[in-house]
Amino acid sequence: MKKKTDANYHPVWLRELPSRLPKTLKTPFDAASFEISEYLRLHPGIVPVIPVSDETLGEGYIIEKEEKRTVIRGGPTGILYGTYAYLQSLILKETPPEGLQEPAVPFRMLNCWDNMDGSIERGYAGRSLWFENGRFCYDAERICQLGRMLSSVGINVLCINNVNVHAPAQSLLDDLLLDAAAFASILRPFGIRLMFSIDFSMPLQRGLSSADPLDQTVCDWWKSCAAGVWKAIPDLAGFLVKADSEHRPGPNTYGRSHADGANMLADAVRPYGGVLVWRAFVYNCMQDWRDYGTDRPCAAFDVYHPLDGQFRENVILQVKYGPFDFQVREPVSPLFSAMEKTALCCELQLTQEYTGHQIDLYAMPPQWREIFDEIPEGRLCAAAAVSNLGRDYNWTGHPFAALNLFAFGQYAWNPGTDPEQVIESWIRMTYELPEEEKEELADLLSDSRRVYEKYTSPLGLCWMVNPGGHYGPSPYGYEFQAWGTYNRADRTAVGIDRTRTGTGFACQYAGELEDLYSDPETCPEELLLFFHRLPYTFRMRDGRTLVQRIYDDHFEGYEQVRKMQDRLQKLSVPGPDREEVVRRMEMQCENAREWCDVVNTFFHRLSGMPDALGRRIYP
Ligand code: GCW
Repeated sequence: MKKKTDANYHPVWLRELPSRLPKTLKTPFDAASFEISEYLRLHPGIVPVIPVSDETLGEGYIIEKEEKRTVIRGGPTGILYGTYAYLQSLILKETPPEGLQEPAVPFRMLNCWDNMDGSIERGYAGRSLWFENGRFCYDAERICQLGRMLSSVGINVLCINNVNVHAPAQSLLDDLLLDAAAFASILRPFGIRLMFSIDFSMPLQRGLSSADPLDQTVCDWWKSCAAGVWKAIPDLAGFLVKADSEHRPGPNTYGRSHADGANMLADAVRPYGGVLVWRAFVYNCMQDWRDYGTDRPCAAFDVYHPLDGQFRENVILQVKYGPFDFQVREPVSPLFSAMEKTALCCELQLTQEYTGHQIDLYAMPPQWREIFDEIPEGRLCAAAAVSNLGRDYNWTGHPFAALNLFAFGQYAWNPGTDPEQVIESWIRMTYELPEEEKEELADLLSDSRRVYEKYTSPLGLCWMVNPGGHYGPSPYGYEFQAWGTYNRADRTAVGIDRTRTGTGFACQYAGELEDLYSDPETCPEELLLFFHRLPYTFRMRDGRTLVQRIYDDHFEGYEQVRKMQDRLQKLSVPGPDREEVVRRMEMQCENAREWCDVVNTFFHRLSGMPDALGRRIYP
């Protein structure tokens, strides 16, 4: 284990700011003033910077360059965003953004799947930064640094507990509330508001005989619960709910709809300006694999589309970006286009559950740009990401995984962010490297998702991971299980027909998009096996057979990882980061080799078709 020092806690991409923060900060204006004065102290000769508070600007800011000074004008939190934007422009030696800057969406949320025993569901960067042994347990200085790090990229809501609410996390709403309030006060100067994941059945655990959302005693219970919670934490952002999903309790138990459930809770939190974030991650997780009529990607649309227009104004429906579950390649969920009368949030996953556990290199910006480009402009009111943070010295396990957190903030602020640019900015803010090494690293990161995609499940097929842990290959691992995640590979063909003639999932997209996806000749090739069941002899657009394309991608993917390893070794990334990067790269090589051989062998054994280039496939 690395020795823990204050310097290690320092936000990775703010290396030019001082490592200590005073305990006296109360408001974002205080924080902004401190950051500016310290930066000026450490960098004498820079033109003076004056923060000016302007209530009317809210989260927005304007940076005005005058002859002998720079004025940062901003609202109550905008002042801090403007300050960080200005400091980042100084570090990057770029001109600061011009004119009024405002975030695209008001809620930019980090969802932490932290359990109160200190473990983190799908966490790959160490234990929880704030829970241990069933209670709050944290280093206040580090939480302060966390606030600074999140605020520097515009994140403004931190949901601190797992959406799978395990005891005693329910007590955040009562017995542990004052501790939560103390925790909230550390983050307040950074403009970050807390959110809690709640358990829909909590009234039952507190002595009521029901949790039925249409039962008046249940409504009253939640109202009085919310009153107590907001009394202790007046700026709490709201509650987040996973209901009727993967064995979580929910309104379906009482024959009620998700709108009934969400609205009841929304009414309870509304007097305090709270929002009720309801996750749209529902499907039958007890499916019989023999059942060909049920198709998991259809589920969220089937449940929520009929409810469009029925949710209260302070309900936000949080939709995972794809209809499955954070796979390397999925079409963007059809709910984003179809739910026109509901406030929507797009949920991303920074923690690399299906994308390499923060061992394999996987820079997300290129994927996010694709996703946001598919969502109609102005449709979202929130962006959420499952956190990749933990107690590791570098916060994110793989030092380069911090890029994804940094970039999430930028995308939530502006979904039109250029992926190359955000990668480059992160590198330049984080490491002092020779110019050509910065370019080399940017190149490696930019390509990393494409490479990962090549050596794992082919062409949008998804789910060939080892069940449970989700690292490494197992083509039939989920094939006979209850989770609705099948590839149905046999001797002649692979995939599921999701067009009108099949499960009908493609029909959830409007006209042109349905047509595009439904024809194998026009369907984007990287999604071909998401939408279609095709014979191994199917001709790809470049004339190769489908199976040959699978073989080629896998051999190439592995080869590219080996090249990445050579290239990474030559970089002069400093200190312990270098050891971590090199060590994880070795593991990624092993993983890529395993994926390549297992997937190729799987399809070779089934199809009996040889590799045109005669490479080694295990017979
Ligand atoms: O991908 C699945 C994960 C679960 C997770 C669930 C969800 C928090 O395997 O660990 O539970 O998604 O998003 O609710």
